Amino acid sequence: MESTRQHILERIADGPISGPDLANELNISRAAIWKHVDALRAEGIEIESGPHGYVLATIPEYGGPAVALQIPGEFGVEYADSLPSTNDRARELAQGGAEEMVVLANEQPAGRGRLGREWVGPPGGIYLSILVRPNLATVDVPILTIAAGVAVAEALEGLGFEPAIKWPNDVLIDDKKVAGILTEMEGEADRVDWVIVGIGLNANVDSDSLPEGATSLCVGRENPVDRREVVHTILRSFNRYRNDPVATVTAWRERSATLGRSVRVETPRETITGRAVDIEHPGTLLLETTSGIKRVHAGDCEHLRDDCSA
Ligand code: BT5
Repeated sequence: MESTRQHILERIADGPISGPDLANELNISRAAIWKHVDALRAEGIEIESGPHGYVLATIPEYGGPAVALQIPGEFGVEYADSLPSTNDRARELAQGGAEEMVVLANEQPAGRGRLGREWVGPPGGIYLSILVRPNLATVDVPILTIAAGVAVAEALEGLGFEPAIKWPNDVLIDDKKVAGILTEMEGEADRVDWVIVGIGLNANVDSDSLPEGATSLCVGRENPVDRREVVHTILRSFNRYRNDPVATVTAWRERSATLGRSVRVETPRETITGRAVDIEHPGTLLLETTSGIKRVHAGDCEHLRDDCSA
C-alpha cells in the first residue's frame, strides 16, 4: 500500500483523529485526506466519522490493508488475490529498485519450490515473499533461510502447534510438511543487492488439495487461523533473528527435526549419508560419516529410519 495511505490508516487506527489534523500532520490538503479515506473504505476497511474524527471500525481479515496495519518493521506491502508467484513479483519490485517489502497473495497458481520444483498454492494459504537488502556477503545469505524457518516455527508454536524444522528449509508438523522456504538473491560475491525469502505456509487450505506428505494448519482445527496475525508474528521473529546469527542457529537447533538423525543428503556433486550432528553458521549441516565429519552447504535431505544409519 502507498506509504501516505498506510500512515493515514495507522493514525486512524490509533484515533480518533480529525481530517484537518491528519492534513496538517501530513502536510497535504483535506481533499487529499478524503480521497485516501475513500480509497481505504473501497478496500473494505470500515472507517466511521465520529464527533472527534475518523475511527477505525473493522478491517478485513486478510489482505493488503490488514497486513499493512501495524506491520512489524518498515516493510511496504503488496497484496493480490492471486499471483503466479509472489517471489517472481518481489523480484520485479527488487529489480525496479524497491526497498524492503512484503508481497502476499491469497492463492499462487504457479508457485515455485527449489530446483524448479512446484509449490502447490490453493486459496487460503500464506504465500509471502520478504524482500530485504541486507548487508551480507553472498555466502552468508543461507542464514536468512534458517531465520525464516525459525520464524515460521515460532509463529506456529504461538498457535499451539509443535513444529519441527527439517534441514534446511521445511517446517513439519507430525512429520508432514506444512511450510517451505525458497530464498533467491542477486548481488556480487562480497555483498548482496537484494534477497527474497519466499515462504509458503499451508494455513487455511484443505489438505486434500495438497501433495502427499503435506499437511495444513486446518487439520484437526475448527476455526481458520488468523493469517494477518501469523504473518505479523513471522515478520516480528524474522526481524529479530535476521541480524543475530548466533541466536538464529541456537533457535534452529532447538527445533530441529534433523539433528541426531541418520540422513541422506543429495548435493549438486554427491550423495552423502551420515548422522546429522549439528548445524553451524550460515546454515551448514555437519554430518558424521564413515570417513569423518562432512560439511554440507546445500542439498536435499532425506531422513532415514534410524536403524539404517551410515
Ligand atoms: C520449497 O521447495 O519447499 C520451497 C517452497 C517455497 C514456496 C514459496 S510460496 C511464496 C514464494 N513464491 C514462490 O513461488 N515460492 C515461494 P522444495 O524444498 O523444493 O520443496 C518442493 C516440494 O514440496 C515439492 O516437490 C512437493 O513435493 C512439496 N510441496 C509442493 N507444494 C507443497 C505444499 N503446498 N505443501 C507441502 N509440500 C508441498
